[in-house]
Amino acid sequence: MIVATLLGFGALAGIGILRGELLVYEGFDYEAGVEIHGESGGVGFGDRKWEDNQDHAAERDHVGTGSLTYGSLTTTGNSLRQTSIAVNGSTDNRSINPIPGINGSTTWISFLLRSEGPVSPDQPTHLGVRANPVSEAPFFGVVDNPDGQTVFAISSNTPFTKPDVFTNIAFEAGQTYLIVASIAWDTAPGASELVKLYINPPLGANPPLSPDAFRDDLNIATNGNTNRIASLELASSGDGVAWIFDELRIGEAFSDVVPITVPEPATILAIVGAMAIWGLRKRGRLLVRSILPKA
Ligand SMILES: [Ca+2]
Ligand SMILES: [Ca+2]
Ligand SMILES: [Ca+2]
Repeated sequence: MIVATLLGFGALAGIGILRGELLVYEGFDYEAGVEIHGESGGVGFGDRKWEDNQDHAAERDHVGTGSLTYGSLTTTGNSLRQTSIAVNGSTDNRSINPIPGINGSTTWISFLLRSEGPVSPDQPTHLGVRANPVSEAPFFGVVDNPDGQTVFAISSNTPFTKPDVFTNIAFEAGQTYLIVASIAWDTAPGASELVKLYINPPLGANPPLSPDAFRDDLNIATNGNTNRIASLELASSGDGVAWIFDELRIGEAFSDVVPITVPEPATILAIVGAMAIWGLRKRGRLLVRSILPKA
């Protein structure tokens, strides 16, 4: 029975191992307080650095103290703190090693988002992924819906011809949100991608069957119709409220971009083994049965 139980624990520990590849990761493992402009850490960026091209030094964005966290989501480093003293807002960009949109495959994206204070009306904030040269690009974040509520949505860089697609999930200041998106690629000339958005999906599981929003009207392709993404854009509105972005990921599978920190299988096996020996010596087999899950 104990052997069967150990195998059971091993299987549990193996949840989340089904992975493609993590292509881009930025945990903002930089010294707190430094300007983000010029920083060059993370994975999947090659030698490209963060760009914050605000004219005024007081408008530039800095590395925040501490990482955003979300349950058992794996995190590192600090975070990005976007601030603005005027109405200009903040935009920080960074090119990535271009990710081709292979027909029939899906690219996954995730990040954490939080605002430190109440959000004024009509203050859109997003993480966008763009092709280069510029094409239609999806933005994942918050906007105001027609009722004036700030909700999560899939926006784009072509808002006047292709309106925002809203979720019915209201954004609340002071909460950290896990935002996950997917792009299912269609490389037929002129064909749009299927883009989905998930707010706070369960960790350590498969993606929910239904997204919170989706749209299929954006062709995320270069002028030559090469379907790909080549840069990240983090943008927030300027009304004196600080917006925090963190734990940016792009990968080939949901589990790539929602990794969770769990004890190593070897550690679990050692703990279970020690418990079993302790139980057999001190209390007999009955206790072992009572503290271990049924095999
Ligand atoms: Ca971080
Ligand atoms: Ca700024
Ligand atoms: Ca396409």
